Amino acid sequence: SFLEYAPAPESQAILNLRDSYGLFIDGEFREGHGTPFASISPATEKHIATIAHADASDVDAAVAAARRAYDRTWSRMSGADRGKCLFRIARLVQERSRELAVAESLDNGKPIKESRDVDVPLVAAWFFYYAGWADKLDHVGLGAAPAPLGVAAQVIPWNFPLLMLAWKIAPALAAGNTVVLKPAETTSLTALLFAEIVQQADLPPGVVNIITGAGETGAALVGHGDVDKVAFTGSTSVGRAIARSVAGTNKKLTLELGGKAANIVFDDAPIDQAIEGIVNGIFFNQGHVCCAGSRLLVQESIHDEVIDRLKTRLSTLRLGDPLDKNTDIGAINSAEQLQRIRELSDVGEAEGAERWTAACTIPENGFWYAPTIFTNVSTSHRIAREEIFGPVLSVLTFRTPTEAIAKANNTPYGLSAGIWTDKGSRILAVADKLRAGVVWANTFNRFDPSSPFGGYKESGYGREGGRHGIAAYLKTAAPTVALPSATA
Ligand code: TXE
Repeated sequence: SFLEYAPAPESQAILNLRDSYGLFIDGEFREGHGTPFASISPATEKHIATIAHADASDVDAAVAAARRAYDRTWSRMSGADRGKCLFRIARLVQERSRELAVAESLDNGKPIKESRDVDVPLVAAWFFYYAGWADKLDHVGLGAAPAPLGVAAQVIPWNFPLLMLAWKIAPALAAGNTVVLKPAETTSLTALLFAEIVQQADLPPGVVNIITGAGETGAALVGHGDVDKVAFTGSTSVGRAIARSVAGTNKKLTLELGGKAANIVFDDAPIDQAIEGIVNGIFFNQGHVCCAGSRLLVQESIHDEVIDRLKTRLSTLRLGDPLDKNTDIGAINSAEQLQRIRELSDVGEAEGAERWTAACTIPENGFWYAPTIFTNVSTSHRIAREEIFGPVLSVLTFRTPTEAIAKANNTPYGLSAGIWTDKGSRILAVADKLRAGVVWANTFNRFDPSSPFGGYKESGYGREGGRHGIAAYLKTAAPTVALPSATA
């Protein structure tokens, strides 16, 4: 059954990986013109596969294939037929879910219980949800006719490789666009397995194109002259560069950038639930989560109790082999990301915060960072302002709801926030004043395809998920036709 995951060697045996992967353009895999690169397991540093590198001529070929498919097939198909293609993808993701989960954990380093129970099921859910939208867009009547934008260029990060792909591709296709997607260079594998699924699902060639490579491949793609829409998830600095390159063109743009979410715990919070929510908020996926609850704002009167209980809970977490179903904390995705986490954590200590690290055995190879809590953090500390994107929690205190709101909003970001309290009226009052695109109360990190996700301020703009998510891939025309009696 789905729950019966074997430990590492046998898990890997269900994978039927090729030695090398090409670019997926116009319905088939082909060589890239750049120098191929290796995909390695961040848990072992062992080679997994060789990945093709797309240069500018490959980007041209992918965009041209997407344009042909848009003009000749996809934009002319009925919504019902597009929906069937998306349903087929969703079912194939379910059929291949074990394999996809193992590949994701192998390539990204996240615990198998997360890729198995969260990432891959949500990928299927996203395609099922947007499959249902495809035929609802037809025949909406005069005065508001939604039409696709054309060719979408999509660049995604490495923290949820397959799920971010689903967030990008499912609404784009449902709305009638064709896509060229570039996964992050450290996590290309599952996007290429997804390309196989696109072939299996019998989509017309060119509707989905996957090109692999580093930042310059992404820059060539979003800067391409025949692209109508750019969708990016990643760092704020690259998001800014993309916004500059798109400015002055006709391309539509959505950006989902970083975050520094406040997870606010009041003294009347359901404490057991809150402890689990804090742990899930920052240690899920090693903290490689844009909406991670990386700033704990705890009411002063319960600070010591919360910290004690957190330390006890963190001491039970198991760090290690991502393919072991008992693992809670997997590997950090890359040596570069590990370096960033180390540097910013060291700054935290240098600025006077107090560091506590869970006692874990760190494996000899691979990239690892033990769950860490910083107390005595003040709002001016860099670890309270900058995204660490790792398993590191910064703890601040507050006395009153007004102070909690002020501290929560004292950040350049505005993606998500959490509130823990027994009082329903307080949830409403505080949520109303938080400048964050997503607010969770007495829960955290809940995702659903019907719910719009996206940020304020430096967290980007546009929404993914729900009605808003599909609107980001549509333009609205307003044909008005006079009836014969009115013109007679
Ligand atoms: O991101 P990049 P990195 C944050 C997080 C992390 C930091 C750096 O704080 O520590 O960013 O991560 C492609 N034009 N987030 O360096 O560089 C790149 O190839 C077009 C938060 O990995 O933004 C990859 O596919 N594309 C975030 C994607 O952009 C370019 C998730 C993301 O890489 C490009 C990831 C360019 N000029 C990191 N340069 C979130 N919001 O969840 C790079 N890329």
